[in-house]
Amino acid sequence: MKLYHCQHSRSLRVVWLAQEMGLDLEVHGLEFPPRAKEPDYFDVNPTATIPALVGDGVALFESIAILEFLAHRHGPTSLVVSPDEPDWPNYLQFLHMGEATLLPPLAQIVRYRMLETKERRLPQDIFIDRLQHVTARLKEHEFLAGERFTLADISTGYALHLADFLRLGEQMTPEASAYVQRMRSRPAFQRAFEIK
Ligand SMILES: N[C@@H](CCC(=O)N[C@@H](CS)C(=O)NCC(=O)O)C(=O)O
Repeated sequence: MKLYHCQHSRSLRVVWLAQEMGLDLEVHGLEFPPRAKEPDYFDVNPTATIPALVGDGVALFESIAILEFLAHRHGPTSLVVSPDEPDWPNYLQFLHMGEATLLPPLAQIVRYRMLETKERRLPQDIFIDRLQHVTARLKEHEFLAGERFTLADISTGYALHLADFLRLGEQMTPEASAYVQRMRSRPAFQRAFEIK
């Protein structure tokens, strides 16, 4: 299947999963933002957002849905916490928190720091406040759910990686910073990060 990717975008989650699972995805790199720089991309994804996974009669444009789709289609895999495991609710929480709660303020930072003029920057405090829940978990556990590396780490780990890339690292707790480093030290993450 073909994955549309921009290096620092949410499609890194999907490239990362493919590396973790050894999946053979065809990665098609685009210039960011495709809405402005890749007009043909509207024919692939009408929202022009990244990522998009297309092929085998499937077209998906939500990064977490793509993670679940690939993990289940090519599973079983330990990257999924199943409903009969005690930590399943916690897994679901972090799987979705990474996108639904943590990414929106970061996306605003991308917009106002990188795409808009300097005068239009927004404060980053919301994101740092929201990290408290992640930090509380990391004080007691190495991973976010299931006591092992799972999709929840790809979802929320990517959010923390992006925050650090946007120079919010100094405002993060020591637990969150150490977690980012642990995630980045994974060979699959490093391979994924080199793919353009
Ligand atoms: N909820 C979607 C959000 C997709 C999204 O907004 N992607 C960003 C890149 S990380 C994007 O394409 N932004 C450019 C734009 O909106 O034009 C997902 O998880 O895939």
